[in-house]
Amino acid sequence: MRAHFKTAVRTSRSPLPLTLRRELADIVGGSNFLTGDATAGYVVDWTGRFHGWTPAVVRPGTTAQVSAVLAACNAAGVPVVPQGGNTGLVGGGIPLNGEVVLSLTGLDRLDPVDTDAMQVTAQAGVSLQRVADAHPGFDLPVRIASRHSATVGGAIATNAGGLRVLRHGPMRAQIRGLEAVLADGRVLSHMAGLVKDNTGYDYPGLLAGSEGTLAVITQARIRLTPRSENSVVALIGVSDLAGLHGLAVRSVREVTGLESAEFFTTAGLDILLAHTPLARPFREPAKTYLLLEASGPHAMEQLGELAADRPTAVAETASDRARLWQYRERHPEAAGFLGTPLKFDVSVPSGQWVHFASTVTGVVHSVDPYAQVITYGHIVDGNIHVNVVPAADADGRHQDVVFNHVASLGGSISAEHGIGALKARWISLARTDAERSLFAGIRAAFDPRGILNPNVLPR
Ligand code: 2HG
Ligand code: ZN
Repeated sequence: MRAHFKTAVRTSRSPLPLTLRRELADIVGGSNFLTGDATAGYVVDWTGRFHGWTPAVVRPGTTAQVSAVLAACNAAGVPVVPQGGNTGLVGGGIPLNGEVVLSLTGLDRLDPVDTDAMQVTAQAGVSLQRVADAHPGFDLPVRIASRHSATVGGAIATNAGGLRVLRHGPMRAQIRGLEAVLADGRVLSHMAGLVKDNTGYDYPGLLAGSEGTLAVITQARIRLTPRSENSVVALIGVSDLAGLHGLAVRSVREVTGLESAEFFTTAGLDILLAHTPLARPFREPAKTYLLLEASGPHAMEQLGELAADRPTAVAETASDRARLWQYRERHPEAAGFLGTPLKFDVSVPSGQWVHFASTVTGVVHSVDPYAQVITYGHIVDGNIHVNVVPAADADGRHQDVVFNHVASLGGSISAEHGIGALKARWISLARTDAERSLFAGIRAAFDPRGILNPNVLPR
């Protein structure tokens, strides 16, 4: 595991075989075949935690080019790391061992919205924000903080979740059609956009969350939702984690148009207040904060009843809503102000949430007493983000204790970001031997030579 981190020392950097190099440059054109310094932005992740290297970045502009690139690499037995907006947090899009990077950002066509079907066809490299902005009457059901850079292909490959899963489900639930290219270059296409279609295996659903190991997604037909009207955001200060969780659970039952229920604590907020222009949301101090967004005619009244006499900031206009959302959406940046964070995206059953959220800092401190720990996340789906800025070596000790704690409570070591390279060593805490051998069989069926994203999800 340590070899994946930025302390890694690489000794041999073999170039591509000359014939493959020429072939790839011919397929995508010289200006889309990058080597040397031009690859710098493709070999390190957003957090700075994962550094790799690559003999070449290829940037196809069509599905036919993706197919030709994969066929050539497969024939030569050269591994490939598909990459979208490079916003992943588990090292899943980084060429950790000198793989060719297949950047999909050149596939950037967005079709007009099909307003009758409430669907849109987008190529893999289109950002989620572009899809959300495609039509004034419709919205993309999935909303994640990195939506301005994160791409359709990457969001499907990692089954992105985010801020509205409680209402609309993750990216997998939005797929109405998919086109993808197998490792040997064959194109799979099922793009009719049918809502009901029971004609065999749901491979688009399987590719969602496959982390680029089964095929390379080139375009998708995506479900849209009518844009919410009269949304209200309430940021409520709550004195402790038990009270916070109780209020969040109540909000699901009592706020009929609930879109989001998110939390953060004073630990992350204080860092944001010190390092960004954000001002304290209200004067009264609170240990924890619940951010709720709801739409519909009763939103204001129901949120008001829920907040009761707790300190609360309420926003009704788009700009005020965006201002309140910043307190939550900027949390992924908070730990980065202190150092290079380790990102955790675990989930636990509802009944264990308060126990986990109250104990995880102590669990991290048991192996690294001076580590800084921030928690925040998507409270009612059980998903907690734990961001750790280690003081001790990031040699796996933090993952060991956090993941074992999660597993002992019946939780998952990845609710959102995937296994990637960061968690590959701990997959047995999440999946049985029988499951992992099924996974290996599926992977071999899709990619018999094992060229696709070899560093993620253990084989
Ligand atoms: C979020 O919910 C993202 O903001 C990122 O999943 C979480 O940076 C993180 O740990
Ligand atoms: Zn998240």
